Amino acid sequence: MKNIHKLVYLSIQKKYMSSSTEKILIIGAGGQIGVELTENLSHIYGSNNIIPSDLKDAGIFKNNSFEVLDALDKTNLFNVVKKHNITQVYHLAALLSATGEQNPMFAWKLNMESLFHVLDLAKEKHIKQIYWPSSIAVFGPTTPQKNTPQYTVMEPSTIYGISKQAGERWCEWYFNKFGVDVRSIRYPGLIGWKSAPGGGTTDYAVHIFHQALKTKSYECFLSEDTALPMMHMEDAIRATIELMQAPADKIKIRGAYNLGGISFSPKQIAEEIKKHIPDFTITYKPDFRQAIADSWPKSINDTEACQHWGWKANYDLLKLVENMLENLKGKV
Ligand code: NAD
Ligand code: AKB
Repeated sequence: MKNIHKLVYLSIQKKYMSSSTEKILIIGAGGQIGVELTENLSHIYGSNNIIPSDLKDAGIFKNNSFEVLDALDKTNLFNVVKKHNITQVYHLAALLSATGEQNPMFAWKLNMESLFHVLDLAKEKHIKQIYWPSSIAVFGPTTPQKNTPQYTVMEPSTIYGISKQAGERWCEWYFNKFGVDVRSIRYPGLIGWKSAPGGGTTDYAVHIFHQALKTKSYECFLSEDTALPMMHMEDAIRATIELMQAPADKIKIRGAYNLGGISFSPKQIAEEIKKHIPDFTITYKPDFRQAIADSWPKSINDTEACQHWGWKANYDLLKLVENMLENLKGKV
């Protein structure tokens, strides 16, 4: 409970804290988002009501009942849902943009088939609600890059982006056809200090903090002026829980909501880090991830999320850098 003040749950309305009618399964809980989501949901609903699952038990969930679960194994998924009387599923398992490009057919299989398994559980009334994350990767090189709106040209150029775009359409279709209560956010690049990122194009913005504290230098795989939409993990977790707890009639988009946070380039974040670590240096060696980053928006317009369910980001770049360095100091 030492870091209790850092948990997002404190900012969630008190009325939800006593809620214990939900039993929540998190698929892919061992990843960057899942670790923090499990922690926050456990504080809201009670650890006994949150069931983290992943391909392997890495021993990180001491207070929850963990399940080894492959999201592609429909039978075991069904058994786990029945065993724990699950009401909600947060389905996080996926291959991300960089790893997806290296294994495109498997990325398509994992990202799509696992989503169908979860959507079908709700269609068949075994669960009541689904959270499934989309990404800014649904946009592509023909999308307007600045202040990218909710509704615009979407021609993603990565398998990851194509799978997220198709996933959005399937979610909306299951809602329209079968009334499945599925909710989704197009996350930007997420930056947190509690867990490591797992194969995305925006991962540099986490690695840079670790290297700044460890070696005072970082070689970035994107070029210095590559601006991308980013967000502190705390904001992303809060958005996720707020979206899931919003009354159903407030959710007017059943594909996925744009979510704005911060927009910065490697050069800009390095300059902010230098204010705390003056001798920090950054060099640039762009690799295949540069083309992915170049195809994505630079900043996001999230008017609909703000208007429909009251979204508002807390972190700007200054606050994010301060928070990351403060929390990682002595730990890396
Ligand atoms: P991650 O790679 O850190 O974690 C994914 C987890 O899924 C891992 O623990 C992995 O072991 C698990 N997994 C992989 N295959 C599995 C399978 N077959 N069955 C069960 N578990 C499996 O990813 P993350 O950053 O936590 O992202 C979670 C979700 O959020 C993904 O859908 C991703 O597309 C989306 N997202 C993330 C970001 C970000 O910046 N982190 C941004 C946009 C969208
Ligand atoms: C990635 O870089 O692949 C993810 C994302 C923005 O979806 N962080």
